[in-house]
Amino acid sequence: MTFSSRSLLIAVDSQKRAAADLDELNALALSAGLEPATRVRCRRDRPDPAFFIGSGKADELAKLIESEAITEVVFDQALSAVHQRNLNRLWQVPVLDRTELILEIFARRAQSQEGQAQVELARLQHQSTRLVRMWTHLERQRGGIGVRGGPGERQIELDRRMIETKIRRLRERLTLMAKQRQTRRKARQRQGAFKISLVGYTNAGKSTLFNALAGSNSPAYAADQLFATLDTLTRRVHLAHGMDCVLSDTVGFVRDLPHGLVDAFHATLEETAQADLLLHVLDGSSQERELQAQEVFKVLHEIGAGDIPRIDILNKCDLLNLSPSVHKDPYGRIQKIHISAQERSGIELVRQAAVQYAQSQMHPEALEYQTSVHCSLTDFSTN
Ligand SMILES: Nc1nc2c(ncn2[C@@H]2O[C@H](COP(=O)(O)OP(=O)(O)OP(=O)(O)O)[C@@H](O)[C@H]2O)c(=O)[nH]1
Ligand SMILES: [Mg+2]
Repeated sequence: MTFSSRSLLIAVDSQKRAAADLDELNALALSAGLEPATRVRCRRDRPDPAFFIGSGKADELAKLIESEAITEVVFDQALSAVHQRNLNRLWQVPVLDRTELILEIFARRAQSQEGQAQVELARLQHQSTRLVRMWTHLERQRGGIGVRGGPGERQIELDRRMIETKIRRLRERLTLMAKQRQTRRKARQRQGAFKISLVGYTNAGKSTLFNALAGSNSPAYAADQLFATLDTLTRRVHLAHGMDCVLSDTVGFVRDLPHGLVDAFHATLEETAQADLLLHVLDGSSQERELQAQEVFKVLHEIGAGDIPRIDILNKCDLLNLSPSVHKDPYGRIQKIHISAQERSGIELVRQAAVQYAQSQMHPEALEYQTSVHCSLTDFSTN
């Protein structure tokens, strides 16, 4: 049986927060295997207790859902279990939120055993918050905390216990796998190689650059999807005559990552925290690249990689009709490099910058250089 999807995408602006562009939600939906059909933006300063967007708007959208033959509705933010259930009942189609969309993509992409276990854990945690919220909702309906009983509540309690047991077992397995990963990492560290990690917002072109630098030997999966890469891929790469490095391709960053996935995400980025140099890949053609860069810096600090020297790689310069170029600060130190990873142009400049940086570490002035390679957030202009 083939499932044909027609999603309605909804972003809600409020006084506190303007919803982001719906393009990212569109890309997330596509990556989760859905097919966006229509977009709606609405404004609501405080969530309506029953329908989030208000009953009037919900009724209006019910007509749209029918006339457009919508098969599911996707919100660009997290919804409470109550909102989700009420809207689902009214619209008679599944109602998903951003968290579930990202969980779905992670579940589809996770390749390693550890990645799969982490996604499973995040899903169960999400599920358990739904149950707890439903539980409190029922208690309120029945007139107060402490009143127990009833088949519905017993079922929820049983489900909750089952989920808790599964969560505990998964955590134990994950602790074991993390230890094994640490042992492998230590073995690599003993080899003493210069370590470079590619970091950046999802879909910026990290894997494409990885393949351009690493050559065609078992290439990284690059695709026009969000979170094409989930598990870190590491290869020994030749940089210049007599000089190799260990290069890692990593999971892409995204704003508002679901809570339960933050741990999983940080674990996959452990490799990054050990790098000698970060190449921060940006999608030069994206209108949102400054916001995306801020998200990347925030996470780098969270995982303890905030102090690692970085070079900005402004990718996709073919889309801006720009030629590859190196931008230096007034002291002649590299700040950013414009490249097109897809067209393989500017790759040599990246190689040279990495070699220059690695060599600088071997000299006494290395320390000075190391602190100066940090890019400044102030200038992401492309001209
Ligand atoms: N026009 C253009 N497209 C590019 C360039 N580099 C990458 N792309 C495209 O951008 C999309 C994403 O590339 P990836 O290399 O998978 O991006 P990524 O950063 O690894 O993405 P995630 O793994 O999802 O975080 C793909 O469709 C690439 O073909 C470039 O220089 N120019
Ligand atoms: Mg990738």
